[in-house]
Amino acid sequence: MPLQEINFDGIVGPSHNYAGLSLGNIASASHKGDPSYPRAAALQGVAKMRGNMARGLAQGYFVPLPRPNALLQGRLALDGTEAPALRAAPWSASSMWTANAATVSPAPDTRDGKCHLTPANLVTMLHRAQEWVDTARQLVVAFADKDHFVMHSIVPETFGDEGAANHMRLCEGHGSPGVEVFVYGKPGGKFPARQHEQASRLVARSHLLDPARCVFIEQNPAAIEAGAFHNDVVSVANERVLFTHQEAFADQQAAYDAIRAAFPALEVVEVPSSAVSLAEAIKTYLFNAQLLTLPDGSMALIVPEECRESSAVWNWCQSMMASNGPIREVIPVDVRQSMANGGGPACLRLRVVADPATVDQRFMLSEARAEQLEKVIAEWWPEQIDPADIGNEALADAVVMARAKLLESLDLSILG
Ligand code: SUG
Repeated sequence: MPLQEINFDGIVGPSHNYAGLSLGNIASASHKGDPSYPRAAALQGVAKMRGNMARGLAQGYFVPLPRPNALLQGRLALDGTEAPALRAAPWSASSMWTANAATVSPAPDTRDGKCHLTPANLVTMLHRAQEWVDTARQLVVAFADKDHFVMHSIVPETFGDEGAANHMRLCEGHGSPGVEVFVYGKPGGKFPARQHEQASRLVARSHLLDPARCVFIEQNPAAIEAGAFHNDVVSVANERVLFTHQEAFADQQAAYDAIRAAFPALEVVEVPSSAVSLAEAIKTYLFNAQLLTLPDGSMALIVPEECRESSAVWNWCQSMMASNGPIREVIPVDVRQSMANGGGPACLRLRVVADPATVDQRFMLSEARAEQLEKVIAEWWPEQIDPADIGNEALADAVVMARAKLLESLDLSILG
């Protein structure tokens, strides 16, 4: 079986809620205190996976992490007098955004011919910094085949690392050698720059990448300031194509030149600010899209429904499809529950180029598995969580039980 791109989506956990925990993430801040709908959220996620599977693409998933996180609750010395944000952190379902689970360098890019993974330390945000321990446990099970995968420890926590959300790969085909592009932010602005340059450089070294096939680019500070807390909010790459907003990088032309020097076949599809402003791009998450190569070799862009509701964005998509560019189709999907916390279609998946046969099959989606997921979610996921419910013991029991039922049905109770 040749190497393929496999998208591993995070199943939305039963504690999904809106606590406004992410400074610099406009959707998270503006939905703070809203009721959330974990069951609907998780079903929206499964529907997105089903859509991509029906398109003939390899689809996997990761299970939600244990919540509420008792270890973090203990470390925070919660006694009821704390700020609500502290109480909410151990409840966060943020591991659904698996683009932040790890950075992945596929086998054709590495000196030892294996696929390297580094779990992201996510140190900038308390509620996300708790993820890596359990994420790493899960990755070790999913990619246990040591002939094909190498698992690294996290980057030392002095350096913020947010994983694949700040990493792009350009290549002729997924199974050919790629050029890996690492995008970092410089601190000092109004919002945190979550991806540090030293973290990116460290990951590139430990993944045994050829320095001539690595590019390091600074994110535009104005984009971070406008709410692009990860680079994947303003650009996405697939094979030869870089689909990007005109204001994504600190020096846009220098970024294209540097990528082209390492990868001459680069095709840039740039959306000018005059057509879609940075603010509109961030509001609709046009770039937080899955840019996919379909089995017939054409490319489709899976965007959030919110893109169709913006006349500027939708007009631009129509004109792009009418032009003779590489992206032939734009397909909206409903992931509104995730979107309200700043997570679009691209945030919800981790791309791993591998032979699916080398992955633990308990993490691979099939028709039957999708039905199984829907059944467990429909039966056990809470329908609604109000902010005042966070900390409630009966809800905690329900969330723990829901996850246990899922693990049991997937034969993954080992992660319990
Ligand atoms: O880290 N939101 C996530 C969204 C992550 C999106 N991922 C990518 N762009 N790849 C974040 O800011 C909000 C949680 C809350 O407020 O309850 C949150 O964590």
